[in-house]
Amino acid sequence: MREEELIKIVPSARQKALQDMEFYAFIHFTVNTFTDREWGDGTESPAVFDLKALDADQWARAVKAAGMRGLILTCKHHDGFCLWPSRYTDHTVAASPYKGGHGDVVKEASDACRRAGLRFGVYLSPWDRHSPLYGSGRAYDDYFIGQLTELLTQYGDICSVWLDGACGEGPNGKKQHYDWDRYYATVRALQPGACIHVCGPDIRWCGNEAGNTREAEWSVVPARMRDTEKIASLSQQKDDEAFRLRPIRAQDQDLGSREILKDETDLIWYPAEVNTSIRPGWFWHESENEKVKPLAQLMDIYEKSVGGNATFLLNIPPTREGLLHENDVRRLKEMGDYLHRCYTRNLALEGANVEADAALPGHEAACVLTDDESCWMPAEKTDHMTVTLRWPRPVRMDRMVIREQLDFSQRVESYRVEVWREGQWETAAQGKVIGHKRIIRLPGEESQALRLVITDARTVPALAFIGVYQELWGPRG
Ligand code: FUL
Repeated sequence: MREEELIKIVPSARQKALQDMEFYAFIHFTVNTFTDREWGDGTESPAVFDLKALDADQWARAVKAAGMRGLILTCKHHDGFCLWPSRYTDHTVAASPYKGGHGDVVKEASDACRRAGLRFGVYLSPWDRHSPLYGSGRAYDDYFIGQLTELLTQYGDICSVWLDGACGEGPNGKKQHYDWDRYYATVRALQPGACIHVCGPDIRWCGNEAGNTREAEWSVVPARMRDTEKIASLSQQKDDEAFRLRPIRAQDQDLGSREILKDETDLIWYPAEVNTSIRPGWFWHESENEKVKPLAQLMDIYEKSVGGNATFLLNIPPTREGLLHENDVRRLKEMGDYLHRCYTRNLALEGANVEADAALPGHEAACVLTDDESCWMPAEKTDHMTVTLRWPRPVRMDRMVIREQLDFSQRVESYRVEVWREGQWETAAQGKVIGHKRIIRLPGEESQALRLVITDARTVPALAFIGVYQELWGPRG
């Protein structure tokens, strides 16, 4: 497809809003928390959900402290147990001892999110091991739509509907042909601002659960990437640890360079989401309390996902006390502190002089200083479209953040960052994709100037923002 065609593919308002959330929480909670399993089989009695207390405000506080902007709750996992009192089944929290049958975990979580200023999303597993309707076709679809309707009408504004592709039925198990189009139409009608993730048209699963990221993650990809059968076939088929650790397959590394798209005729905006758990499992297990991922590993995933044109959905599982465990809470706080330390002091706003190649009218270089819709667009496409920042005296540069203005699509295909060292420009970093956000770790050296050279783009690039950051609290070490 030609460049002019490629750049016509742009995000919807709901996709933009979700991409702007950048970093948000996944909460896995159900009977599994009490049975010490990862996949329930649907035969669990609601009595095992022996929740004595729940403090969803504690979840929201911990999630906020990490710098996250939303939370997605497993309202129903594969075991079919509903965390809200659904009127379509008795396999719910209303049949559990919690609050004498008057509890509603979805309500408590969504209220806490609203109080904390977090967006709220729902995970509703299509695969349901409890419902006798599963596998019956239309009757199960009706059941699913009924539940979806409850979740989308009783709990306020919903940012996400997360439709998992996992199914462990195997070749001789029940086979349900989901009526996806009907599910999507229901979401669009009831919550037009909500994105449908994974088995859905808005947000693409990155293809692994290990927190592995692509070096070049594209948002404009072939429309067939949205094929739900394909997504399901790549999703989990049995409950195994190995699946949770599997990285992205080598042949899936490049999904959207111009070269890959050259013979494609049908393209979509389908940005990636990286999802992983803070622990080995998705649900809380006593035995994993000491296995919370190290801060460095989590920040590495953050910088490669949020800073690699994807969003980051990090799972933190509540305990049987209805709380996030103190080890997880501590780690979340450390993540938030890290983000604050690394991305608060923007040297570009401290007396930097900005210069760039001649711009299109209204798209001057100074636009990159403000993190808003305005953007720099060079008047002409070359193989060295450059923005230079200079300071009156040397400054220590630890990180750089670059963003494209996505209303103009994703255009940059390669760039390099150069630092002025002893009288000459030297390459400090290079890469392909910028997109929603690119984070670059710089060596933390002092210099008086830095420049971004865009060496290839789908017509002229549209750069929304450049930030150059110095860590707070003294030099790195
Ligand atoms: C998978 C599920 O099977 C896991 O239990 C978990 O919910 C993960 C996010 O998705 O497909």
